[in-house]
Amino acid sequence: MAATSLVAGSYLVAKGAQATSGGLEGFTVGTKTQADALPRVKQKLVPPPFVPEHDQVAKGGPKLIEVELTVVEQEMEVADGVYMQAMTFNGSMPGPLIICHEGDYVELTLKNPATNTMVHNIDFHASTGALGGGELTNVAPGEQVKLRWKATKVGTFIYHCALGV
Ligand SMILES: [Cu+2]
Repeated sequence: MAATSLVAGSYLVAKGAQATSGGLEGFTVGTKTQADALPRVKQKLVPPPFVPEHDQVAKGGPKLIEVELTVVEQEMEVADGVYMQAMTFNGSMPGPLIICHEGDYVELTLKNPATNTMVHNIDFHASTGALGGGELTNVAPGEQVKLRWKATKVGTFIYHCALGV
């Protein structure tokens, strides 16, 4: 995944609730931003080692990249005959790669199905502030949450569930 940071003008909505104030000085929380005017591109995520369809070199200006991750609590075989209870994103371990270009926004819908037993969230190391989204995305079984952030840093970064840190 290339990217990011919660920057001035980023748009954050936790659990469908829209904040009208708060956040760090210079940051806008819960208000419409220039990101709403960007062309939307749905990125269909695929399990590694595959990568989602993308342009190697950015074409045109910044875009808003829509992605969806579903937390799947499941038993996985990690070596022959060795099983562990895993918390996966979209059922793979590691989770799918999300690709964007510098200046794009990533808009994630994080789903925690009612069949799960635990609260989950997501921490994007490509993002800064609020634990990379960790503090904003706690989501209980049966709920979903949306997080939008701007990709301001170039590189390859991990993301992970960061509950209780
Ligand atoms: Cu989790």
